Amino acid sequence: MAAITSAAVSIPSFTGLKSAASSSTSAKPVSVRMAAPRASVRASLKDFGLAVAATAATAIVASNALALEVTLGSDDGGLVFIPQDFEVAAGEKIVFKNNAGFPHNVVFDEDEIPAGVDASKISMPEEDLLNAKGETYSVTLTAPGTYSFYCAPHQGAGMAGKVTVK
Ligand SMILES: [Cu+2]
Repeated sequence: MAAITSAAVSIPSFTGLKSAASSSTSAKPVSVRMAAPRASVRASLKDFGLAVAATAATAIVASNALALEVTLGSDDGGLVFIPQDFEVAAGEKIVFKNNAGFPHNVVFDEDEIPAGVDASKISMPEEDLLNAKGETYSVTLTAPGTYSFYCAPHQGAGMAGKVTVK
Protein backbone atom coordinates (compact mmCIF):
# COMPACT_ATOMS: atom_id res chain seq x y z
CA MET A 1 0.00 0.00 0.00
CA ALA A 2 2.80 2.39 0.99
CA ALA A 3 4.83 1.49 -2.06
CA ILE A 4 1.92 2.14 -4.38
CA THR A 5 1.25 5.48 -2.73
CA SER A 6 4.88 6.59 -2.97
CA ALA A 7 5.05 5.50 -6.60
CA ALA A 8 1.91 7.46 -7.31
CA VAL A 9 3.41 10.48 -5.63
CA SER A 10 6.91 10.25 -7.06
CA ILE A 11 5.84 9.55 -10.65
CA PRO A 12 2.41 11.13 -11.16
CA SER A 13 2.37 10.81 -14.92
CA PHE A 14 3.22 7.13 -14.65
CA THR A 15 0.52 6.81 -12.05
CA GLY A 16 -1.90 8.41 -14.41
CA LEU A 17 -0.90 5.99 -17.12
CA LYS A 18 -0.95 3.21 -14.65
CA SER A 19 -4.40 4.11 -13.40
CA ALA A 20 -5.62 4.46 -16.94
CA ALA A 21 -4.00 1.16 -17.73
CA SER A 22 -5.33 -0.42 -14.59
CA SER A 23 -8.81 0.97 -15.23
CA SER A 24 -8.67 -0.33 -18.74
CA THR A 25 -7.22 -3.63 -17.57
CA SER A 26 -9.81 -3.73 -14.79
CA ALA A 27 -12.48 -3.02 -17.37
CA LYS A 28 -11.12 -5.68 -19.67
CA PRO A 29 -11.27 -8.46 -17.12
CA VAL A 30 -14.88 -7.45 -16.47
CA SER A 31 -15.77 -7.57 -20.12
CA VAL A 32 -13.78 -10.75 -20.50
CA ARG A 33 -15.44 -12.15 -17.44
CA MET A 34 -18.80 -11.16 -18.89
CA ALA A 35 -18.00 -12.43 -22.32
CA ALA A 36 -16.20 -15.58 -21.33
CA PRO A 37 -19.17 -17.26 -19.69
CA ARG A 38 -21.36 -16.32 -22.67
CA ALA A 39 -18.73 -17.64 -25.02
CA SER A 40 -18.42 -20.83 -23.05
CA VAL A 41 -22.19 -21.17 -22.85
CA ARG A 42 -22.35 -20.66 -26.57
CA ALA A 43 -19.55 -23.13 -27.02
CA SER A 44 -21.18 -25.67 -24.80
CA LEU A 45 -24.54 -25.16 -26.49
CA LYS A 46 -22.80 -25.56 -29.80
CA ASP A 47 -21.08 -28.67 -28.53
CA PHE A 48 -24.40 -29.85 -27.23
CA GLY A 49 -25.97 -29.16 -30.60
CA LEU A 50 -23.22 -31.07 -32.29
CA ALA A 51 -23.60 -33.86 -29.79
CA VAL A 52 -27.33 -33.97 -30.49
CA ALA A 53 -26.67 -33.96 -34.21
CA ALA A 54 -24.12 -36.72 -33.77
CA THR A 55 -26.58 -38.68 -31.67
CA ALA A 56 -29.26 -38.20 -34.31
CA ALA A 57 -26.85 -39.33 -36.99
CA THR A 58 -25.97 -42.35 -34.91
CA ALA A 59 -29.66 -43.08 -34.49
CA ILE A 60 -30.16 -42.87 -38.24
CA VAL A 61 -27.22 -45.17 -38.79
CA ALA A 62 -28.57 -47.46 -36.11
CA SER A 63 -32.00 -47.59 -37.76
CA ASN A 64 -30.34 -48.29 -41.09
CA ALA A 65 -28.37 -50.95 -39.33
CA LEU A 66 -31.69 -52.51 -38.39
CA ALA A 67 -31.36 -54.83 -41.32
CA LEU A 68 -32.11 -58.43 -40.79
CA GLU A 69 -29.73 -60.80 -42.49
CA VAL A 70 -30.97 -64.11 -43.76
CA THR A 71 -28.40 -66.65 -44.76
CA LEU A 72 -28.98 -68.68 -47.88
CA GLY A 73 -27.74 -72.19 -47.26
CA SER A 74 -26.32 -73.52 -44.03
CA ASP A 75 -22.56 -73.68 -43.59
CA ASP A 76 -22.60 -77.38 -44.45
CA GLY A 77 -24.53 -76.71 -47.65
CA GLY A 78 -27.99 -77.41 -46.32
CA LEU A 79 -30.71 -76.01 -48.57
CA VAL A 80 -32.31 -73.72 -46.04
CA PHE A 81 -32.94 -70.09 -45.22
CA ILE A 82 -31.53 -69.17 -41.82
CA PRO A 83 -33.62 -68.03 -40.04
CA GLN A 84 -36.46 -69.76 -41.77
CA ASP A 85 -39.36 -68.04 -40.01
CA PHE A 86 -38.81 -64.55 -38.67
CA GLU A 87 -40.32 -61.15 -38.01
CA VAL A 88 -39.30 -57.69 -39.13
CA ALA A 89 -40.68 -54.23 -38.55
CA ALA A 90 -42.42 -52.63 -41.51
CA GLY A 91 -39.74 -50.89 -43.54
CA GLU A 92 -36.91 -52.87 -42.03
CA LYS A 93 -34.46 -54.06 -44.62
CA ILE A 94 -34.05 -57.77 -45.12
CA VAL A 95 -30.74 -58.81 -46.61
CA PHE A 96 -30.59 -62.30 -48.04
CA LYS A 97 -26.96 -63.34 -48.15
CA ASN A 98 -25.63 -66.20 -50.17
CA ASN A 99 -23.65 -68.63 -48.08
CA ALA A 100 -23.42 -72.20 -49.34
CA GLY A 101 -25.16 -74.73 -51.54
CA PHE A 102 -25.86 -72.05 -54.12
CA PRO A 103 -27.12 -71.01 -56.62
CA HIS A 104 -30.02 -69.64 -54.63
CA ASN A 105 -32.58 -66.93 -55.11
CA VAL A 106 -35.51 -65.40 -53.29
CA VAL A 107 -38.99 -65.54 -54.76
CA PHE A 108 -42.05 -64.47 -52.83
CA ASP A 109 -45.10 -66.65 -53.30
CA GLU A 110 -47.76 -64.47 -54.92
CA ASP A 111 -50.47 -66.48 -53.18
CA GLU A 112 -48.93 -66.11 -49.74
CA ILE A 113 -48.26 -62.42 -49.33
CA PRO A 114 -50.57 -59.66 -48.08
CA ALA A 115 -53.29 -58.56 -50.48
CA GLY A 116 -52.21 -55.68 -52.69
CA VAL A 117 -48.53 -56.54 -52.60
CA ASP A 118 -46.99 -57.28 -55.99
CA ALA A 119 -44.82 -60.38 -55.64
CA SER A 120 -42.76 -59.46 -58.70
CA LYS A 121 -41.71 -56.20 -57.07
CA ILE A 122 -40.28 -57.87 -54.00
CA SER A 123 -38.89 -61.03 -55.59
CA MET A 124 -35.82 -61.79 -57.59
CA PRO A 125 -36.76 -62.91 -61.10
CA GLU A 126 -36.97 -66.72 -60.95
CA GLU A 127 -34.12 -67.03 -63.44
CA ASP A 128 -31.85 -64.66 -61.50
CA LEU A 129 -29.52 -66.47 -59.16
CA LEU A 130 -27.00 -65.64 -56.47
CA ASN A 131 -24.02 -67.59 -57.74
CA ALA A 132 -21.25 -66.68 -55.33
CA LYS A 133 -20.82 -66.67 -51.60
CA GLY A 134 -21.55 -63.27 -50.10
CA GLU A 135 -23.83 -62.07 -52.87
CA THR A 136 -26.93 -60.45 -51.51
CA TYR A 137 -30.49 -59.63 -52.40
CA SER A 138 -32.17 -56.99 -50.28
CA VAL A 139 -35.82 -56.23 -49.94
CA THR A 140 -37.84 -53.92 -47.73
CA LEU A 141 -41.41 -54.90 -46.96
CA THR A 142 -43.82 -52.25 -45.78
CA ALA A 143 -47.25 -53.90 -45.81
CA PRO A 144 -47.89 -55.75 -42.55
CA GLY A 145 -48.67 -59.42 -42.80
CA THR A 146 -47.12 -62.77 -43.51
CA TYR A 147 -45.04 -63.43 -46.58
CA SER A 148 -43.87 -66.82 -47.79
CA PHE A 149 -40.86 -67.08 -50.01
CA TYR A 150 -38.76 -69.78 -51.53
CA CYS A 151 -35.61 -70.43 -53.48
CA ALA A 152 -36.63 -71.33 -57.03
CA PRO A 153 -33.81 -73.85 -57.70
CA HIS A 154 -34.42 -75.57 -54.37
CA GLN A 155 -38.14 -75.19 -53.88
CA GLY A 156 -38.52 -78.94 -54.43
CA ALA A 157 -35.95 -79.54 -51.69
CA GLY A 158 -37.99 -77.48 -49.30
CA MET A 159 -35.88 -74.33 -49.32
CA ALA A 160 -38.56 -71.94 -48.20
CA GLY A 161 -39.17 -69.41 -45.50
CA LYS A 162 -41.68 -67.08 -43.96
CA VAL A 163 -41.44 -63.52 -42.75
CA THR A 164 -44.00 -61.63 -40.75
CA VAL A 165 -43.99 -57.87 -41.14
CA LYS A 166 -45.22 -56.09 -38.03
CU1 LIG B 1 -31.53 -72.40 -52.86
